[in-house]
Amino acid sequence: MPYTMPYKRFILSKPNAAITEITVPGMKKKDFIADFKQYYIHLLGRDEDCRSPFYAGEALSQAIRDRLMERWKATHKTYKETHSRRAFYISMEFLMGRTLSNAMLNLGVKDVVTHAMYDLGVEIEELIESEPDAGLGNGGLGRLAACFIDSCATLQLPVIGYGLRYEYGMFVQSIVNGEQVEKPDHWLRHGNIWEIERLEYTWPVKFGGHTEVQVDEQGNHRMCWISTNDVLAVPYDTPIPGFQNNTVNTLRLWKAVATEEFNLDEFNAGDYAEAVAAKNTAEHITMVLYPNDANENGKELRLRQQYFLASASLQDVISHWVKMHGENFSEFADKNCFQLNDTHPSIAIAELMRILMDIHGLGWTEAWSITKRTMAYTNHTLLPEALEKWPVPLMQRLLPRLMEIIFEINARFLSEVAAHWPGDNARLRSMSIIEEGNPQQVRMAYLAIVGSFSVNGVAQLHSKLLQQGLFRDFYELWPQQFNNKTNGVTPRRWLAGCNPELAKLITETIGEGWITHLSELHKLTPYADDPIFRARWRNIKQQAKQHLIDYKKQQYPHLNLNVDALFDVQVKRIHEYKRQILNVLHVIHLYDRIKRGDTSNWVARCVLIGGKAAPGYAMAKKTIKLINNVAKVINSDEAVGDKLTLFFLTDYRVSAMEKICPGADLSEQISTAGKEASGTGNMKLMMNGALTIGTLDGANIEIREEVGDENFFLFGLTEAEIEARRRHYHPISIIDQDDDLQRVMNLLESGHFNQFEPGIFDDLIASIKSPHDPWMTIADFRSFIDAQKRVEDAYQDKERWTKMSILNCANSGKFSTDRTITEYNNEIWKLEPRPVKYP
Ligand code: F68
Repeated sequence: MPYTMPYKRFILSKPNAAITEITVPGMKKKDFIADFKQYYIHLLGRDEDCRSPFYAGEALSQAIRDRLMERWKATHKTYKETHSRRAFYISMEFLMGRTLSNAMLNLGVKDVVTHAMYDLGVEIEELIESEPDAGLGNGGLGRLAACFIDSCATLQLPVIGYGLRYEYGMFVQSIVNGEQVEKPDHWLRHGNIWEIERLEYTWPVKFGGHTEVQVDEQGNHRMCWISTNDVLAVPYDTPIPGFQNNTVNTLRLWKAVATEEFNLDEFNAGDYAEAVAAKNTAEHITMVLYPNDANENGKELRLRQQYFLASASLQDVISHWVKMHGENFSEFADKNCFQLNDTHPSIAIAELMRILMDIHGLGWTEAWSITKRTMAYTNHTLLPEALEKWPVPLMQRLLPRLMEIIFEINARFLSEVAAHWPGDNARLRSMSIIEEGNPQQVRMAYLAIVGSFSVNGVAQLHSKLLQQGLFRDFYELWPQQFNNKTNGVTPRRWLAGCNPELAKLITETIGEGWITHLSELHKLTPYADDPIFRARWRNIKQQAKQHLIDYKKQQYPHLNLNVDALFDVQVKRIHEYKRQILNVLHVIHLYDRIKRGDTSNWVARCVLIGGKAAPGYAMAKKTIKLINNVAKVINSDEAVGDKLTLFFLTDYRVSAMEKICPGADLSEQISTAGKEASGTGNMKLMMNGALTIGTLDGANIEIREEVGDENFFLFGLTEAEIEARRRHYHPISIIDQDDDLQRVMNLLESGHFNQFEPGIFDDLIASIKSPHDPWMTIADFRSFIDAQKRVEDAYQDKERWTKMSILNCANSGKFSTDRTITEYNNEIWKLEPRPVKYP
C-alpha cells in the first residue's frame, strides 16, 4: 500500500533516453538503473518529487519482471517440447506474501539491484516494504502451497499451481480495546504488477440447471447438463522462479467474471437492477477468501468457489490435452497428475469424470480408471469439525450432474466394500461417501480417498493417526494407497531471504550449497564448539532482535522491549488446540513469581504472541482479548519492569514472520498431542536458530529426532496418554494439588486482568476447568512450567544456548520443501526434472 516517507536522496535528474531494447535486458547495475528510470519516469510518469516508495517499487518490480519473462517462455517451451509429464497442485489457498524480494533472490540479482538503487538514493528496503502481501490463504496449508511451488521450480519440475484470485485476501487484523477487529484486505486496489491476465484461456463454469439424456448423431446416449447459469473463469498467471536456474513455473489463479456484461432480456424488460445484480452474483465467487482455518461452515458460496476452481483448472488441462492429442485419452493418466490440497478441491474427482464422459464421450470404466490414476489427496487435519461435508440437496441444486456422478461413484465403491466385508452393514454405513441423516451429506474426504491413488498426511504421527483412526477402514481396504510426506518450508524465503546476515555467516562458513541442499547445514555442527563462531552467531541473533524491536517501535512508539531478554515467540492462527492459553498461564505464573519476590536468577523474558482468530470463533477471539488484557496489566506494572513483557503482534502474516523468525530465541509449539497435523512455523523458527519448547505433536517429533533431545525442550502428555487420560480427567483436582497453578487460576478468576470488564473471561476459564476440555490444557501445565524452567537455565548459560541455537539450525536440513517435494515426486508424481536452457 502506498504510504508517504521522504527519501534520503532520489537522483533522477538525468533520465536515460537510450533505453529502447525490448529483448531481455542485462543483469548489470547500469541495466537496472536504466530500466528503473525508464519505468519510473516514462511508464509510471513519476519524478523525484514523488514521495511514495510504492511507485519506485513498481518500477523496480517491472524491471525484475522483464528478466523473468523470457525465462518463463523458455520454461514453457522446454516442457512442451519434451512432452513432459506434469503435475498440478490444486489449492484453494496460495499464501504467497510478497514477491519482489523473493524474485530478486531467485534471479540472483539482489545485491546488484541493492547497489543500483543505492546509487539512485533509494533504500531498497522501503520499496520491498511498500508491496502488499498476497494473503490468499489462512495459514499453514496455504503457505505450504506457496513453499511447494518455490521448491518445484527450484527442482525444475513441470508443476503448475492452480488457485483462486481472491479480490480480498485474509482480513487485516487490528486490535481495539484488546479485541480483534477485522478489516477487508483489498490487496489488488493498486493493481498487481506480477500477474498477467490470459483472456485467451477463459473457460465457462456451469451452475444450477438440470440434467437430461440426449442422443448424439451416432446414436450414443449422453448425459447433458443444461439450462445452467454459467460463470467465466479468467486466468491470471504469476511467474514462479526457481533458485538461480532459469526455470520459471506458473501459478494460475482464476477470477470469476459474468458471462455477459448484463442479461439483455432483463435489461430490455427494464429490470436494470436485476441484470446488474446477476453480474454481481457471478463475480462474488472470487470476491473473498473464507477466513476459517478449521471448521467449514457449509456456505453455498464456498461450494461455488470449490467447484469453480476444480472445473476451470480441469478444463484448462484437458483442453490443452485435446489440442495436443485430439480425443485420444489413452495416455492422459501417464502424463498428468493432480495433487489436491486437502478436500477443498476434491469435487475435481467428480468433475474429471463429468468432462471425460459427458464432453469427451468416454465410458464409465475408462473415465474412472483415468481419474483414479491421476488424482492424489493430501490431508491436513485430524480435527473432525474440519472435515468437509456438503448437504446433498445443496449439491443437487447447485451441481446436479456432479451429484449424480457422486452417487454412482458411491454405489460402485460400496459394492467393493460389500465384496471385501460380506454382510458388514455397519462398515457400509461408516464408509459410505453419503452420510445418512436429514439432510444426507456428502463426505468430501471419503470422495477424495475413493477417487485417488494416493492419500498422504503431512508428518509421521499425523499419517499414522490417519491410518489408525480417521481413515482406518480405508487403510484396511487399500493400505498401499496411504503414505506420509512430512512438510517443509522453502529455505530461500525462510532463511536466505529473511535472514541475510545469518545466511551470509553460514555461506562464509560452509559455502552456498545449503540454499538448495539444506542438509549441508550439517557442516555447521563442528562450529557449534568454536567460541569465535558462537560469538558471531550470537551477535547476529542480537541484531535481529534489535531489528524486530525497531520494526515494532514504528507501530508502537512507547513499546519497551529489552534486547537481552529471552524472545519467546508463539505465532500461528489462534485456536484452542494450539493452546495459546497455556502460554498465557505460564506468563501469569511468571508475573505471580515476580509479585511474590521469587526472582532469584531471573531470566528476563519477552513473550510475543501473534495470530488471527476466525471471525466467527468466539473462544479464539476471547483468547486474543485475554492476551491483550494480561499484557496491559503486566507491562504497566513498575514492579515487573523489564523482567517480563507480553506483547501481542497485531496482523500476523507472511511478511511479519519474515521479520519475526530471525529474532526469535524460543519457539512455542505447544498443541495438545495428536492435534497439530504438522506445523511449519516450528520449522521456520528452528531454521533461524530458535530452540523449541514443544509437545510430541506433528513435526515437533521429527524436529526433536533431528536435533536431539538435549537441544529440545520437551513437555506434556503423548497422544496415547492424552487419549487414555480423557476418560478420567479432573482439572479441578489438578489445580487443587498445584500451588502455582492455583495462584494463576486465582488471579484469573479474581478478575485481576479484567477489573472493569467483569465476567468476560468466565467462558475461557470454564472451558479449561471442564473435565470435558478436549485440549486438556491443565493436564500439561506442570510439565510446561518445568520445561520453561529448563529453558531459563539453558538461556542463562549464553555459550550453551548459542551452541544449541547453532545445532538447531544445523539440523534443520530435513525441513526443506526441496526434500518434501522430492518425496512427492519420487513416490507420487514421478516427473522428470527438465532443466531450462537460457539464453
Ligand atoms: C483452511 C480452510 C479450511 C476450510 C480448513 C483448514 C484450513 C487451513 O488453513 N488449514 C491448515 O492450515 N492446516 C494446517 O496445514 C499445515 C500444512 O500441512 C499443517 O502444518 C498444520 O498442522 C495444519 O493445521
